[in-house]
Amino acid sequence: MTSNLHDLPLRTVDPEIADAIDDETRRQAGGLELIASENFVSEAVLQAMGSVFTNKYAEGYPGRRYYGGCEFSDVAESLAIDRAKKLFGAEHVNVQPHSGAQANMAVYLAMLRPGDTILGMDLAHGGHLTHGHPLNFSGKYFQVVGYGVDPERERIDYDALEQKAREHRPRMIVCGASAYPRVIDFERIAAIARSVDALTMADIAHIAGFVATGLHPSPVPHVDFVTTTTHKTLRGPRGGLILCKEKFAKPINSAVFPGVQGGPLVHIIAAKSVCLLEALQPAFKDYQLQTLANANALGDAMVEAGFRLVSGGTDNHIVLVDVFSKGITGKVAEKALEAAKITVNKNAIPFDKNPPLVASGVRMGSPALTTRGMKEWEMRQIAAWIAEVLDQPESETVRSSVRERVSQLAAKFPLYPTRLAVQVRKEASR
Ligand code: DSN
Repeated sequence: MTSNLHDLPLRTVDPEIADAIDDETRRQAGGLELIASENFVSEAVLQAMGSVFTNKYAEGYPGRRYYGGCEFSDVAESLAIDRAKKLFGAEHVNVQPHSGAQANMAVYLAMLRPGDTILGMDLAHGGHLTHGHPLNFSGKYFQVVGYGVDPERERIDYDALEQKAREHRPRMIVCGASAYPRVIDFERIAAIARSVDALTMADIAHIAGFVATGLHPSPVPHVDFVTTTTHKTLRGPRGGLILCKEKFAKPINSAVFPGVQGGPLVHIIAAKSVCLLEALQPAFKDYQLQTLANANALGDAMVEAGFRLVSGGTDNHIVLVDVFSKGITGKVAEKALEAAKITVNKNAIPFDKNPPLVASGVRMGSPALTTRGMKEWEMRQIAAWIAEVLDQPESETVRSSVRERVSQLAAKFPLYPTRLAVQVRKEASR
C-alpha cells in the first residue's frame, strides 16, 4: 500500500465527503423527488457501482481487449449485452456509453459527416440538447432543422415533420424527448425517414422502462438506432446504451471506442447488468404500470387544483404543468416547492413566452416516488400540497407547514433504510 489511508473507511479518510453523502441520503429520503428524469436505484445496483471494477481498464470489447486481466470485465459486459438484447429485442447492443449524450454522439459520429442535416425535435418543444441545440456539439457540427408540437393539441405535428423532411432531405431524423408527456409514433417517423432516404435515431432515455415492458410502442423494430440512458425509468446507474441492427454493429462499436471514449466504466457496466436483470423480472412491469397510474393521478389532481397541463394530460411518467397559467413562473415555483422539500424542475413549455431560465412550466415525474412505494392516494395528496405552496409561493408559513407534512409522508416510505440506520448509529456514537 502506498498510503496508510488506503484501508480506512471513507468517514475517517474524508469526513467532509462522508458528510455530504450522508446529507444527500437524508435529503433523498426525507423529501419528495418529482424530477421526471430521476429514480432510486436498488441496493444491488449501488453495490455493483461501488465495486472494484472501478479499478479496471478494459478498452476494447469482450474477448478483444487492449489490456490484460479482463476476464471478469468480459463477464460483466457480456451479461449486460445479452440482457439488454433480451429486454429490448435488439440485434446489437453497445453498453459502454458513459451517458445518453455520448450514446447520441457515437451514433452521429458513426453515421454522419460534419455539415450533414439532422431533423430533431426542438428543445423548446420537449426535445433534448443533443438533438441539435445550437450550443451543443450536435448543433455546432450539423445543419439542424427543428420540428415540434402543434399549438392547439401540443402534440408532435407529424404532418409538419414530414413536410420538413421532404423539404430539407435530412441525413438523419432524431426522435425522442425529455419533456413530452405523450406517446411518440416511432413507426410513423421511421416511415417518413425511409421515404426521404434518411436514417432514424430514437432517443428513448425517458421512456426506456415503458419500452422494455411493452407499455410504450417500441422503436426497435422500426428505427435504425435506439439510444437511451439507464438511470431514468430503467432505474439503473447513470449511463447510456445504444441498440441497433447487426449491420451497424461495427461502425457503432468503433464510434463508441475509440471514437468518443477511451476505457469503459466497468463498474457502471456491471451495475447496468444488474439493472437489466431487474428489468427482466415480472415485478418491473408492475412498477412501470404503477408509475403510469401515479403520473395520471398526479396530473388529474393538478388539473382539479386549477392548473393547465401541457397537452391536457399524460401518457407516460411526465406531467408538464403550465404554472404561468396561474401567474407564477417555473423559476418561482421550483424554488417555493424546494423550500417545502418537493423537488421539481422548471421547464419551458411549447411556445413559451418566458426565457428558459425563468420558464412557464414545471416538469414533474412519478418514477422515483413510485419506487418508494407510493400510489395514487399519495399522488393526490402531494398535488394538493403543491397547489397549496404555489397559491402563496412566497409564504414561509405555508412552506414550513407543507414541509412538515412532506417529512411525515416521506418517513412512511423508507428509502435506503440500512444506509440511514448506519448514519444514525454513527451519530449516536459521536
Ligand atoms: N437532463 C435530462 C432530463 O432531465 O431529462 C435529459 O438528459
